[in-house]
Amino acid sequence: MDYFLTEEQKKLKETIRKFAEDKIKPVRKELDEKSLFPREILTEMAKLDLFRLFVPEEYGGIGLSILNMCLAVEEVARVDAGVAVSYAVVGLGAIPIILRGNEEQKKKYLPGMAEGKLYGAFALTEPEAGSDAGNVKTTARLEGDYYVINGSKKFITNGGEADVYIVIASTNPTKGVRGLSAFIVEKGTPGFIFGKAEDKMGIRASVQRELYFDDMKVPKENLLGREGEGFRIAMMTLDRSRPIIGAQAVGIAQGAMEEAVKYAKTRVQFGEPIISFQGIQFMLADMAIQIEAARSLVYSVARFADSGVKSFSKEAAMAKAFASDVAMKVTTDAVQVFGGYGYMKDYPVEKYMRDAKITQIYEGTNQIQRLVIARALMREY
Ligand code: COS
Repeated sequence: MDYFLTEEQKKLKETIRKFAEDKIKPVRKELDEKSLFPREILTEMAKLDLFRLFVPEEYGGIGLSILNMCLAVEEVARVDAGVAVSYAVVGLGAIPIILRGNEEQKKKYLPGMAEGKLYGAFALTEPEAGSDAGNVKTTARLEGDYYVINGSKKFITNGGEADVYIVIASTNPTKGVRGLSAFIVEKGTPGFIFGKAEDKMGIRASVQRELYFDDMKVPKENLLGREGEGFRIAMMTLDRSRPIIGAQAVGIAQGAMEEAVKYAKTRVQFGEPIISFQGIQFMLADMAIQIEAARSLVYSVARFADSGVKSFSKEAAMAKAFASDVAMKVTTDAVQVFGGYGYMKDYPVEKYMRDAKITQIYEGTNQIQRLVIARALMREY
């Protein structure tokens, strides 16, 4: 199906698919085994102008399009979901600046991000603020021309590798979520310390670190929007990134299904390729149905988000939850099609299954997505 994509969008998908096959596939096993940040690959992606996909034209991009981001992330994730998230999170760092940055902030950071020279990261999560994202304990105290930030962040993707961090901190702890504010923090700021890289089950070609802020002084011009707007900025950012994670999940599922079909055509048992057995055929057909349904939903929601509509939190949550559940089911079944070989690291499907799991957890667990959806239903009907 072509999903009513424009010629440019089809071309974009093809270009990235070829790039991922040629440049990522040969190294993905090594990136996974050694858990390496894919800097060289991202540099190559920047040469293909892929970092311009999430930056408006006036700042050196080709216009923020959630759909284009989805297409790019899906194609990268079809080969390696870790590389896909490293790339996507640069966009996640840019989105708050695009949404609420002033002209100076946009001019300072977005052109470098569009060129792929400045990497972004988004620092909301803390040890005590996971699903309960409003429970941020990091504080920011205004002192003269600076905010002095103290606290820590957890599981921050691109942590240590990124140059620009959007940090959510409380400027008024008595106000709870309404006291949170968003700051642009540059790597190298005195008092900004990185913890060790996490050792993870999947998406190992990406890096997550703790961030520590020890009396870190940030110029007051680095406040995004107004004091107290931080939670809203964070939620608006997540509304935009959740369909993109949905696309990552679609890519993972697609990659796993393709491997399963190819394997089923060559694996002979009882004197026949196992694809001739209805039990296997039905599993493969179910994978294909679920993937098309997930892709259709993700693209529709991305288009809806790009249409300029005011609120699409419910739809973004649906795309993320549905596609990631599909990815988990499809990759688990792909391992099943491979049988015992699927459980071994010699074949790529166990990695798809490990990579899929995080898509049900990050960018808001699927339980939180359902909560967002249910709250919207309560308001609507
Ligand atoms: N867009 C704009 N504003 C939003 C919003 C959205 N999508 N969602 C909430 N808000 C606003 C609300 O309107 C409310 O503002 P007022 O106080 O002015 O009315 C404020 O934010 C608080 O909203 P709410 O009461 O819904 O907050 P909760 O503490 O109940 O939290 C959930 C809401 C659970 C949905 C939120 O904490 C969440 O998404 N958690 C998951 C976090 C996550 O995804 N983490 C992933 C890691 S970060 S990459």
